[in-house]
Amino acid sequence: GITGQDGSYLAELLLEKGYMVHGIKRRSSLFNTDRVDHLYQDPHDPNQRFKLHYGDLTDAMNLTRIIQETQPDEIYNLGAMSHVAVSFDTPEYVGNVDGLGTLRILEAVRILGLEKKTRIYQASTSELYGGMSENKNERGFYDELSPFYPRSPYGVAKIYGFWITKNYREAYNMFACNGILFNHESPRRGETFVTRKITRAVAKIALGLQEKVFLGNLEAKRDWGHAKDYVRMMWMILQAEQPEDWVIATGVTTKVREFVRLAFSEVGIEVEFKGEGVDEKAYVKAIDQEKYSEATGLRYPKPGEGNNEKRPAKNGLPAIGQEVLSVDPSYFRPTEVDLLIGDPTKAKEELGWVPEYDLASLVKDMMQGDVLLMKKDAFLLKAGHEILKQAE
Ligand code: NAP
Ligand code: G4F
Repeated sequence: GITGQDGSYLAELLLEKGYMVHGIKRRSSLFNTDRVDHLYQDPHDPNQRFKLHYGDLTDAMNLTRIIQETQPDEIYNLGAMSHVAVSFDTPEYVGNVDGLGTLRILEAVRILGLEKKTRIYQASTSELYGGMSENKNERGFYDELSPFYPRSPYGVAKIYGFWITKNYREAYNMFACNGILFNHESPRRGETFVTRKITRAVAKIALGLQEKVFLGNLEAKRDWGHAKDYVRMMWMILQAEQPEDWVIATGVTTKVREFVRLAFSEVGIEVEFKGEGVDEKAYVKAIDQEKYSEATGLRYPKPGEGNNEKRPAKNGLPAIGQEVLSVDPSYFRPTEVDLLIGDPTKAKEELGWVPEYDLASLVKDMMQGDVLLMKKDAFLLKAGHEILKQAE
């Protein structure tokens, strides 16, 4: 999973710590290494500490060979088809990659006789809890003892990954741990997860490149942290004295609707929500010209200069009253996880984890990243070039 969000941050962290990092990338007809290209090292460099190998979690022989060749001290299994909604469309594949893929790594380590040498981190998830309210602890959070009730093929596959990791730890005395991580985001988050979909769309709307965004369930609540803080925890879990399972979360939960509001606010746009259920929409209520200019580098025209009145916003700056969000039920899931909130007390007290980001600084970081990204598109369009049509 080195080419993914977490894999790229973890690789940076491990390189900083002096590790030799081996990562597995999938063969793809296009380059798929954008997130780690800045880490690439020429294989002819005698001090090479970053190496990519072709491989796939569905290929046991390939995994076994790479593990044999590299003799790793630590394995972080971050590889997965990680999109919950997509898992309803590809349930067998998800079972194979996210579930059996975990077994393939554990079994390779065992067959190669590396049980005592190689520590293994398994990327488990808060999706295991399924948001069942009766399973929260007495303080109202999910913790290491809360029962599981997965609500998607992804969650069900990950539950196999969780238990087979625990089983190999108990059966073969392996240092194999689960990190039960709640949602974590960043400017590198995949574009189709809700936070990144929002920050990309808000940046485009602010720059006049897009008129509105369609989302699904605005009522869902998530415990959102920053991926940089979470990969640090992955490393700490493998440095612990004993192999155990750990919940990593912020302990704060927020509705999707509120994330939308915060993202718009970062570019000086106040939105108001009207209507209910599938008819709910968001409109531009006010624009803080100073904040808008600071965030986008564009000057927002003053009243009377023409752009502040209601008008079609296509290829223009956002206008007061503009409809910027609608609900599209096609983004609803057959079974939804309504609410996630985690209790990271164990990780904080026993491993001394101190996250650096809160929700406000996470949203700021993501918005700054996406405004910068979309400004490149605006620049290209202005110069008469075409831009990629990438849609969620
Ligand atoms: P991500 O951005 O979707 O990255 C997933 C990685 O897995 C990518 O490198 C992907 O390769 C790779 N992968 C997919 N299918 C594979 C296969 N068949 N064989 C080998 N590699 C494969 O996910 P993430 O957000 O970094 O999350 C990392 C891990 O943590 C995942 O296991 C995820 O399920 C889990 N997790 C994530 C969160 C979260 O909020 N981010 C929370 C809890 C748990 P390509 O780049 O080629 O697609
Ligand atoms: O951003 P999401 O797609 O993430 P989700 O389903 O919580 O899963 C992520 O976090 C898990 C940890 O809890 C990871 F294990 C998993 O790999 C992944 O990283 O959706 C968040 C919420 C959902 O309730 C969804 O229904 O946002 C809601 N939502 C509303 N509109 C939407 C949309 N989600 C997406 N992807 N796209 C929408 O338009």
